[in-house]
Amino acid sequence: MKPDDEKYMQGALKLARRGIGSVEPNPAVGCVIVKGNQIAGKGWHRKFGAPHAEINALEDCKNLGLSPESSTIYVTLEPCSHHGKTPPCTDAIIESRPARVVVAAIDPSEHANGAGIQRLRDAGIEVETGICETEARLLNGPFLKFAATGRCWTILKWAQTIDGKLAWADKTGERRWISNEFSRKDVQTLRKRAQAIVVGINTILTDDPLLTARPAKGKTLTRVVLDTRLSIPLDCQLLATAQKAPVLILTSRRTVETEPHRAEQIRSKGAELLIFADTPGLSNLHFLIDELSERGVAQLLVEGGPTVIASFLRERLADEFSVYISPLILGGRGKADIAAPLAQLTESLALRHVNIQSFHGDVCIRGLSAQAAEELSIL
Ligand code: AOF
Ligand code: ZN
Repeated sequence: MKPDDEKYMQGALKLARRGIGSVEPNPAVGCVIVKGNQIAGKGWHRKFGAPHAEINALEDCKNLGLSPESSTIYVTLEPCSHHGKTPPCTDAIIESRPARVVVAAIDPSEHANGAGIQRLRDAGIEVETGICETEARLLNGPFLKFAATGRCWTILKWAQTIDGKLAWADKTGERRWISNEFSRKDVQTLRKRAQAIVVGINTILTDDPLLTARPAKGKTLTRVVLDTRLSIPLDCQLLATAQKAPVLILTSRRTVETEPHRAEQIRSKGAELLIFADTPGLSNLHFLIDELSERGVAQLLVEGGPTVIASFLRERLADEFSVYISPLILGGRGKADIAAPLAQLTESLALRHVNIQSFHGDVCIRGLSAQAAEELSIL
């Protein structure tokens, strides 16, 4: 490692973060080109399907009238050597003749996994790996998990009051929120990262949400409802928009067999039924995760309510948490208590890599489950 390696890699990580919410399910990647202690080019992967970080940094270098020859290229993820939606970054790097390439994390994808590093070394370029690796792995936890295991990353999100209530009990006609508008805006970033979002049927019955996000162009967010008995109202907002954004309803085989007409009515609205046939040793949530992963969902956002959140925790299916706490005590005017279903968990859980943010009075506690941190080797 050379003296300024960490400093420049931190800069590349900062650039990479700009892509969060636009690049998924691709990784967020940043790149800094340094020549004689001067930054000669910067780039990041801006959106899914667009040029990779290294290509943008090389382009920046060219636009500044500088040459990348004999430079050091800092990149937060192993450069690709495959033909994907874009040509291999390794070819562009080799052509630009840097003296050294510094990489933060290896890309565990089948098409990479060290092949990109090898390609650069074979071309006579000095390559160093593992600089700021923890930050780089933390930044792309979902991508790294999906690439290494083929299983999607789950984000548990909820908003609660100080006394652990997820909703107001009284119906005033107008919708009353728990978290403020700034927190709710922040949730859109989580939705943009995800390829699917899941709620329980109670959330549909009480809130009638749309669950849409404004994800990057060309991406769709599949809206999943856990609805064993097919109680979803035919006139709810979700079904009304099923033709525009996919709706997937996880239900049981028994319900579909006993109520085929109901199943047909829901299907005719444009929703897809995902039928879980009680399989010994397989929970319906593991079945859902398997199915979504197979369909290319790399990040699943779990938006509750309390029973659904507790179920994901009980099944050890929580990778990441975003818990918004609003400075409110609702007492008897609150409902949907998160503490009650969580009391059934037999194990305690301490979040790792905790980050706390405040949104005009609301506080958001974020972190990873120990299991996720361990899988990423950043426990
Ligand atoms: C890089 N730099 O900035 C990114 C990389 O379909 P494509 O062509 O966009 O390729 C996507 C794959 O490339 C993705 O799965 C991951 O392995 C790698 N992402 N690689 O060299 C980048 N975003
Ligand atoms: Zn690439």
